[in-house]
Formats: sequence, structure tokens, C-alpha cells
Amino acid sequence: MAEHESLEFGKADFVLLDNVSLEEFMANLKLRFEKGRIYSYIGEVVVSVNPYRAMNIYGRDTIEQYKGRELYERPPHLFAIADAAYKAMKRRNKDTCIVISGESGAGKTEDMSVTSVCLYRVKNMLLKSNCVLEAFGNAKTNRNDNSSRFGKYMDINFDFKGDPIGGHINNYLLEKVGVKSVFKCIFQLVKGAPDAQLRSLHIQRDPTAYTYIKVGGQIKVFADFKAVTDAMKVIGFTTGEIQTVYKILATILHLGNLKFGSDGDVTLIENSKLVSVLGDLLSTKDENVEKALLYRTVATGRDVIDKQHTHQEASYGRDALAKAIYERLFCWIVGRINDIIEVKNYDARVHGKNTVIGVLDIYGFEIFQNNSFEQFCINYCNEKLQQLFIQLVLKQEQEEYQREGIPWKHIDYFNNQIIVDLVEQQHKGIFAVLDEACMNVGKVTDEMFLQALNGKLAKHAHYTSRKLSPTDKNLEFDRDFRIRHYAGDVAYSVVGFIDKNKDTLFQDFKRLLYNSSNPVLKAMWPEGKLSITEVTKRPLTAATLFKNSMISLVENLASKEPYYVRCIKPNDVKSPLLFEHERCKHQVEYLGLLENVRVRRAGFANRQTYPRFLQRYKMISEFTWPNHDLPSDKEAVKRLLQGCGFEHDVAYGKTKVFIRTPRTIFNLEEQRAEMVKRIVLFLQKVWRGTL
Ligand code: AD9
Ligand code: MG
Repeated sequence: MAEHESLEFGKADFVLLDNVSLEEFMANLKLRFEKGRIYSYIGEVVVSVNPYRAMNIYGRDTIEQYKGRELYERPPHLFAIADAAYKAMKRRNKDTCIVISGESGAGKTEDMSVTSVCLYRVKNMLLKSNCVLEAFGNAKTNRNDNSSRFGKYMDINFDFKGDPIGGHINNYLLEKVGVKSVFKCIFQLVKGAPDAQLRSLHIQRDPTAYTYIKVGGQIKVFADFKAVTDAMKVIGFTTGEIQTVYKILATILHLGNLKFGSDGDVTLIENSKLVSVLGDLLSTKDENVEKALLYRTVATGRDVIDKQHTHQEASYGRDALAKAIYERLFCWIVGRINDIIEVKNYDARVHGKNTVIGVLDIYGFEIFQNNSFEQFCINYCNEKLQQLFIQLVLKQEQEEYQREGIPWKHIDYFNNQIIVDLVEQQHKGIFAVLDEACMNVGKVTDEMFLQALNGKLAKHAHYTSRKLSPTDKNLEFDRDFRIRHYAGDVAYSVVGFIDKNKDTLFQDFKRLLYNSSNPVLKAMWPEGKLSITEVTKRPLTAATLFKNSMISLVENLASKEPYYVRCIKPNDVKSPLLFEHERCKHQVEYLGLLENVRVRRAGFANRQTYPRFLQRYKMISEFTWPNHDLPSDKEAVKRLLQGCGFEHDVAYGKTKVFIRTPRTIFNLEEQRAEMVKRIVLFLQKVWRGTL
């Protein structure tokens, strides 16, 4: 517990509140925010409130102040949590992870960067990768000017000495519709690239000239073009690769401006000059570009014919192409970064075990005016993470006390498993119903999907639609359904669900890109190699892929020792001064922070099995060193702790000893370090023969 801070800043750890009530919690959170104390603790969980202003608390000197210190020795900070995760990893040789959660705009990505700075130490390359991924994966939304449109989970590998030696990044669903909501890099290119480069890409320095980005509005990122290009160079992208990256961005901008017309039955490209621009950028013949945009090769029995697109199909294909090449580009960038940062030639037999700290920064819960498939996936992801928090922090903790026979009064909380099931359950979950609709050979519309949902989920407490609640005027017939999420109600429009889930790109486009004479581009589209008659397997749907990736993400996190950062957004107007009481209260409630305080306060900071405890601390007590003669390890641990005077701070379970405050552990560690030092000195003397 952070005691060094004056009470003028409120309680640094919510566990120290006089009364655990929502009012006191909120009063403390507000006081700390107003005093510029944006971080607080609930035990080892960090509560972080977005300051919406530059804070002078992230320098190298501050990192140094936190290194090697215990949590409660310094004011709450992410550096302390990063250091705690690091120490736990080293002490116990166990993988740990830092899970950063909170709604869109709450400060997750900033907190992730701050944490990374502290963890990477000297690994410049890892820091640069953040810069590149943000440029390509973040976009402006109504909720956040720099909103992550992809989820990022990064493993940082450490060698046995505790030095970072590499990493690996997993990315989750890049919101493809986001091409229209303008990724940062596209603005950076148009506003920041040198004139000559823009000319070579046939791009004007005027964002309003491009249909795809007109809607996105202005964002202040202009100076970053050089920073991102330099970062790519530092990471190790070749000049050819970097050029291809910008050619692809330019391709997307030009695609957006392509207009289709018709002459009788024939579909045409109106601004055919753009076709040769695209041919140039994609290093392929103009006629190939034109053909892929206007025709589709289909196999009918043994025959292969070219079928002309309708006007509508051509426009659909154009947008699908733009989204697909952007997504592929992003995944390729992540892959390249991984090639470079991944640990190579590490031999555990020589170097000892290599351990990992994982850091998760994902898109936060969001509600827009119009919510579609992407919001649905993003919010489902947040349900999964909340469920993990409940499992690890609220549920298992309490179950363990009961199992171990420690007197315990159950603390109630809302368990969102029911909402997770509503989305992911086999056969009747929303994803399953959607997949079933997409499997259908006949034409299934979004409305039919909604009807199927209504049929299956009519009785579900967290699902409704206009058909099921006819008086609810905020929902449209044949279009909307609403989910009662843990963080609030969200109405989703089914328009586009089927298409986005099927996520098909005409094979003709894949072939076009594969046949490019630009080797970097070609390598991004290996499946373009297949001819139309070879393409038979139905690919997994976007929903299934996303669900599977979320399930394995959660399994991965659950296998590590988690540290949590819970981010809170103080207001919706990005003000550094405003603490909107109701908005904050809502977040504190749905994040389950009060329950977290209750469990923590009544609970124990640390637990270890008796043999393990003895193994680590037996040298500090005459009763246990070098071996004890008590009837059980449990008795031996009791004796040891009595001897140290910690009896009041511990409880003895069936198989484990529970220690209430971190201070006690710290004290044991100090005594142990002292003894280890003495033993080493003693041994040195023995060896030198001076004893
Ligand atoms: V989303 O789910 O990706 O849409 P995040 O990641 O939770 O969201 P982000 O970190 O992007 O939010 O923060 C939003 C904005 O708040 C940033 O662009 C900063 O302007 C501001 N912010 C957040 N945290 C800090 C901070 N520690 N110091 C200064 C901050 N500004
Ligand atoms: Mg973010």
C-alpha cells in the first residue's frame, strides 16, 4: 500500500478506504484526478484515469525510481506494475501478462506505450514497432481521435538474466470498413510525404480529392510521415518494401475514386485514366486491372467463362478490394516485424529458460450512432476480457478461499458469462446463427438473419429487437437487434453482417495481385496462384476466425500470471479538467472495481503452497534451516512465521499459506536476501580456506 503519499492526494490504494461504498470510491477517484494523480491501486490492479494532457511522469529518471522497488514504496504508477510483472517473472520463473482494458478513449494504448518503454529497456526496435503499428492500425472515430482498430497482444521474451531478447505480436481483426474512417498512415501520406514521392504515386496533396478519406475529417498527424518511414527503416524494412507499402496506400486512394458507368448492358469504368495509374502502382498491365474490376471468372461445370459485373457488383468489388489489400498490408507489416523481432537461435540448454511478459492492448468497448459487425466483434472481445477478469480476480479467488477452508463471506458480482454465451455458444449463439445463414446456398439476406436470431433468442434476457419489444421505437424493424452488454446497451444494425462475415474477395483480384511483377506485393497474395477450378474450399467465416482467436487469446492470458490496468475515461469531450461523475461511476460499476476492492480487502495478497514457501524462506528461521523436524510442512511454516512475528497477517489453508499484505512478503524477501548474502560470504571463506 502506497503510504509515502500525503493524504491530500486521497488514498493511493482503494483498499485503504474507510468504507467501501460507491460514494467513497468515487470521491477518492475524483480527488486524485483533480490533484493530477491519474494512477491508483486496488492491491496490484492499477486504476488509470485518462488525464487528456501531457503528464511529466514518464521520464527515464522516473523509471529508475521504480526499478526494483516494491509496489507500495512509491506513488502508484504503471512503471511499478511493469516492474512487479517483471520481478514476478524472474522470481518464480513464470510467464506474466499485463492486460489493459477500458472503453474506447480511456487511455489503453497510451498506457501500453508507457508500460512498454519500461519493459523494453534498450530494445529500440520494439518501440519503433509501436509507432508503425499505430500509424497503420489506428484511425479517428467519434470516440477517440487515435482509436485502435486492431487488437494487439505482444509477447516480450526475456533471457535467464532478465534482458529482453525479442518479441512476437499477434493482431486481431483490423476493422476493414475503417479504410473509410481513415487510418492515420493515409493522412500522413497525403499530408506529409515529400512532393516527389506524391508525384510518383499520382497523389495530390489534398485529402478532399479522395472519396475514401473525405468522410474521415481532419486529424493532426501531419508531421508523422517521416517518423513512421524512419521507424520502418530502423526496424529493417527494405527500401523496396517501404515503397510498396506507400504504393498500396495510394492504390486504395485511387480505387476510392473509381467510378463505374454503363453503356447499355455493358459496365464501364468512367475515369479510365485511373486504370493506368493502378496498373503502374500495382506493377501489372492496365488491361489486367480493368478486367479484374469489370469481370469475374466463373466455373460452370467444366467450362470457365468471364462474366461481366453489374454496375453494383463492380462497386462492391472495388470496395472489397480496397479493404482487403489494406488488411493484407497490415497483416504483412505485422509479419515482417515479427520476422525481425522474433527470438532466434536461443538455446534453452545453454541460456536457461526464456520467459515472457505479454502485454494486451485491444480496442475498447464502443457504442456509435450506427453499430455494425465490427462493433459487435469489438464488444464481444471486451465481454471476453471482462469474463477473464471475473474468473481470475473475483471468482477463482473466492473459490480458493472456500476450498482451502479460510473463513470467507461471499462477495457478489455480476457475472457476464451469460452474454459471452449469447454470442459464442454453439448452435444457438449469435455467431452460430450468422454462420448458418452464410452457409446457405440460396440468397440469404441480412433481414433473414435477424429473423433467425429472433426465433432462437426470443427468451434471452440480454437480447431484444423491435419484433420482440414492439414498443421500443429506438429499434427499427427488420434491421436492429439490441444486446444488453456488461458495459451498457448497444443496438446493432444487421445491414452488412452477412457480407462482412463471408468476407469474400473475388478470386480475380487475388490473381491480379499475385501476378504483379512487384515481388513484395506478389508475396502478400500467395492464394492468387490458384486457378478458378482449384478454389473450392469454403474459407472460415470472419466470425468463426474472430471467435477462435479470442478463445485462444483468453486461454493464453489465463495461463500466465495477470496484472491488470483498468482505464477510465473521465469525460466525452477530451477535457483535462472535467470529471463527469455519472460517466465515471458507470465505468467503475461495470468494471466491477468496487467488488474488486471488497474481495481484495477481505482477501490476501499472496498465497503459496507450504513446500514452496519453505523452499524459498526456510533459511531465515532456525526452526526450518536446513531442514525441519516438525510433523508437517504446514506446521513448519507456522513456526517460521510465528518466529518472525507475522502471525496476525496470515491464514493457514489446507495446502497453502495466505499472506494478507504485500509488506509481509517484502519483509520476508529482505530477510532472505540478507541470509543469502551471509551464506555466500560464508561459502567464499570456506573455499578460500580462511575460515
Ligand atoms: V481505443 O479503445 O483504442 O479507441 P484507448 O486506446 O483506450 O482507446 P488512447 O490510449 O488512444 O485510448 O487515448 C485516447 C487519447 O487520450 C490519447 O490520444 C491522448 O490524447 C489521451 N491520453 C490517454 N492517456 C494519456 C496519458 N497517460 N497522458 C496523456 C493521454 N494523454
Ligand atoms: Mg487504443
